[in-house]
Amino acid sequence: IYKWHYSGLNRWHGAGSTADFQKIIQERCDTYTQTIRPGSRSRNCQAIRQAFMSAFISKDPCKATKEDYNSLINLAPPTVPCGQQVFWSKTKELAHEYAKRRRLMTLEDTLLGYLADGLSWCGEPGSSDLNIWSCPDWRKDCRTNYVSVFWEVLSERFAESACNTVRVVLNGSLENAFDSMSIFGRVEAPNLRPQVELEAWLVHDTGKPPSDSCSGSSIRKLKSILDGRNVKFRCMDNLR
Ligand code: N1C
Repeated sequence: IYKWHYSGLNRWHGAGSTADFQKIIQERCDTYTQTIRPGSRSRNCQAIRQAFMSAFISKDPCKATKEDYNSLINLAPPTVPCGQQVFWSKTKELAHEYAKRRRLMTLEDTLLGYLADGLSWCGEPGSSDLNIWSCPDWRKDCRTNYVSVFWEVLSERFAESACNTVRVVLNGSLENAFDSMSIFGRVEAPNLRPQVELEAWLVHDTGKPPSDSCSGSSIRKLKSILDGRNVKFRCMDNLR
């Protein structure tokens, strides 16, 4: 039992791959290309599913690299029309509501973001199957797991493609609305191109006093990252 536990499929501390992963990817891809964005360039969902699987199947689940996802991302780069991007951090649902209401787009409105949203996946060397029992946890096992690296590389490409004015929805009910260790803080903000303008929207829970504001130290830190890249910055407090 000891040996099975530590060398077997159950050894990681995170949830296993989502059941029916391949089927979900294929179905979401068909829905996205046929119903959600039928006007978009025609995409081959079978090729996209296969490229997704080849990125991680049979590989050490703790040795993901950005390059593993190159062919997948080349089939469907996460770009949106100029000036329509919305980033978020710790405000996922709210950010999606804002984006929808204003006809703006989050990463989950691009094909790959839509396909992977909420799913978990990892493989196992020597096997052509997904590990449905456990996958590496970011904290307890390894940071270079396939799910984390996927969101990092996709977010990087999403941020690099930003132009004109883009927005970020941040949580002003946390002590630090801007978290420099989050994907927004580590990957997206530092990859915005010069001349882009970032507008931060600080939202906070109604009924509670806001914990952080545009004049707080976490937002000053964000501003200094952006100043170094020549990205213009505006911040709006007190959105509910
Ligand atoms: O670490 P975060 O937020 O700052 O990441 C959010 C940021 C957004 O602007 C997105 O463009 O990065 C992008 N992004 C996703 O779109 C996404 N969908 C699902 C990053 N992560 C995403 N996920 C999962 O949520 C993923 O597993 C990642 O680790 C969390 C990040 O949530 P967060 O800390 O609220």
